[in-house]
Amino acid sequence: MEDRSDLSRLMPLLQAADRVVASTGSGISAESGVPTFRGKDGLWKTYRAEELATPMAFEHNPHLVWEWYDWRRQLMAAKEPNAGHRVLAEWAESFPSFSLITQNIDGLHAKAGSRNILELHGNIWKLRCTQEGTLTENYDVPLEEMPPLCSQCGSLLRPHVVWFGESLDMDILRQSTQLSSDCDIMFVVGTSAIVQPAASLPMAALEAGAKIVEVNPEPTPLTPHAHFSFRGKAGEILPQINDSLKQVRKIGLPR
Ligand code: BV8
Repeated sequence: MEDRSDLSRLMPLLQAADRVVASTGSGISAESGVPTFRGKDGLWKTYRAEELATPMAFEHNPHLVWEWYDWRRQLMAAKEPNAGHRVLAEWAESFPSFSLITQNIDGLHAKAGSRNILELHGNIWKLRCTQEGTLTENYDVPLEEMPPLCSQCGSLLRPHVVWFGESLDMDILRQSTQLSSDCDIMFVVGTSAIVQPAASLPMAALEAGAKIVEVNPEPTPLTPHAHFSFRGKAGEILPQINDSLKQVRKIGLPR
């Protein structure tokens, strides 16, 4: 069995890659101090996200759901991107084609300089009118009114995020699936690879012949399928991969 954390095996593939996709989960923000969902200090230890991040919970008790999101916004507002986010922002210019897909709603990829991010599960800094569907960006921490109301029609605003049992934005999902099926290499960083349909994107890439590079301190259901598996933190592994790539490009190894 080849060593799936052998950087020297990854470099020629990265050198030759035209289309690179990165798909991230909450683990890439862990080193920024944003709690993951399932980790030991994960959000879901204190809160049952499946009970709070649902349309039913919001319908039943919008104030409680907004208290949870307001608390998460306050926690996220003070956090900065880490080296892992910054490498992915740099990679937008490092390959002929690079795309970033994220399950995260914390906005840290954008804060690190990434653009054209495919936010599968929305963005906690956007509020959506429950009647008009209009979106507003709001960075107030804490929120000035609870629960927040639409300034146009007075209706309840909701977080512009995808809750459990809600379908994703079809256009974002279609684009993400298309990019996953077309890429040469997909990096899967900091996700437990459980939540669907996000967890199906690396499998679509695999079926289309892409090489899968997983970066995670723990094994996941994706690990057995990955061509490369770096067992470590995104903020450490991604800079190592990036430094090696710059090194081989400087030496000018054949593409
Ligand atoms: C859908 C936004 C269908 C909100 C999120 C029963 C009822 C209803 C639905 C279902 C059901 N059973 C299954 C489903 C489908 C469901 C699902 O997948 N459930 C799971 C629990 C099995 N999916 C859905 O409901 C989706 N919608 O299916 O719709 C439909 C279709 C048509 C019409 C109507 C409906 C919607 C799912 C989106 C839910 N929203 N977030 C909010 O955040 O408040 S999910 C949320 O949890 C995140 O966005 C993310 O996707 C997920 C958590 O996953 P991860 O990001 O992977 O985080 P996790 O903590 O799990 O793992 C962190 C990883 O990082 C770990 O592996 C750890 O080792 C690693 N790590 C830690 N430190 C580091 C690190 N890695 C690198 N570096 C480090 N330093």
